[in-house]
Amino acid sequence: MSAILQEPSVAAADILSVVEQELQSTPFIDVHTHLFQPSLGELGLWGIDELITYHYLEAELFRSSKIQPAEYFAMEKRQKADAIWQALFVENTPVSEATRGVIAVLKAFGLSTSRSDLREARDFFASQTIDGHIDRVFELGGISEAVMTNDPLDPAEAPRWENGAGPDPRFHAVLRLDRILNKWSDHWRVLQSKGYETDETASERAISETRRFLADWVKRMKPVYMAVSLPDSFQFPEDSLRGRLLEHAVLPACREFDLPLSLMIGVRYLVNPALKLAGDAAGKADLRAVERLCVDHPGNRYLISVLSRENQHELCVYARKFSNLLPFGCWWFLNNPSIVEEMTRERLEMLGTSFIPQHSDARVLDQVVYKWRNTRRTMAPILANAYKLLADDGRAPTRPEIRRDITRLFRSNFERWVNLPDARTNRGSSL
Ligand code: FIX
Ligand code: ZN
Repeated sequence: MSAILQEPSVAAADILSVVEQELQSTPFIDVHTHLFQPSLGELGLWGIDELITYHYLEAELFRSSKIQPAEYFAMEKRQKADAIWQALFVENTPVSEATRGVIAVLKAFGLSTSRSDLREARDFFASQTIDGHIDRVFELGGISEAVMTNDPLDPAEAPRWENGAGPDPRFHAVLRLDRILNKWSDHWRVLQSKGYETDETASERAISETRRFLADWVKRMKPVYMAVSLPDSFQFPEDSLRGRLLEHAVLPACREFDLPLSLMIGVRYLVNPALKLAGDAAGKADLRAVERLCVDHPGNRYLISVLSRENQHELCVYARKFSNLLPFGCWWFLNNPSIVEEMTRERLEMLGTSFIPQHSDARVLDQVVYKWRNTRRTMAPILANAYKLLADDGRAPTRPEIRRDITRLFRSNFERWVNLPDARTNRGSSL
């Protein structure tokens, strides 16, 4: 009998505390963030002013103050942060998920949470150095690695990679393809200016040149996966620039380099452009596109997150049909405890531990602290409940089983999917 099953089973009364301990002691891999390793310079955001001017809080500002977007976006960063702090933390009680997050970060660094200004916090962050601060934040957040979002066509980021940005074991790169797949008309000339024979119509020649571009960037960036966010209107297959580039350039390149493709589906881009980054919304997508991708391209592996609450059950059903589909995260507007609970319970019931429950989507380094604290706090009773049901049904879990499951959910499902070194030997076995 496997050693793990010979261990003493955990008493029902202790299940929650054992789950909490194992969640706390397992370093997670944060599979999707907008953080950057230090060698990519000031692209990486951190500190109190970045934390407060997070686009989630900007959206909330305009609901709780008379400031108009144009007036706000004309302000300096500090002024913006002061305006948000005043409106959401002084004149109102910070009970929303995003405002509570800021309070949790201040508390984690031993800073006051109820001052009327940001002076103390600014002094604290000014006294930190980025490398040490990254280590401290990762430790407080309980993560060992963060997966970045790297855009090879971003004019601020691309030159840093082209000039040889050094690797950092705390960060993994991802080749993000939104500009190529969603905005080809605006960006084919950029590829052309870099020596690739692309054209407006994405001809056969342009598509093979795009494959060459992707191959060059895979060698330069060594990404763990390729990724794209897609609108709620996404269709596949589709006779469009995106449809052709996806089918004939991106999917083959992923197969060539044995990289998964991450699809984040369901964005309604800039429904209110005046709010800039805070102007996007969510829409229900037709997930038959996912079905066709899995059926027509079984040699590809997919990491999929969908933005609409109404699409979650369908995604679970598709994951039961296609083992090359790995659902991940409670993305963006879904990253709220009430919805995380609903989604995670459904996924556990339908997929066991064969999914990735969460990612932080952190845009500011310090957000890692509260986003993962919240996740552990929300996950503990959900997992404990699943184990209590199992015990009621006749098999109480052992601590090593709980540890293995948590490791699988927050580390090894991802490691295996993206061939991270220490899972390489298991490659090919089912998840
Ligand atoms: O497309 C994405 O990766 C999204 O996560 C972002 O665009 C979005 O702005 C965000 O920050 C969500 O949390
Ligand atoms: Zn994101």
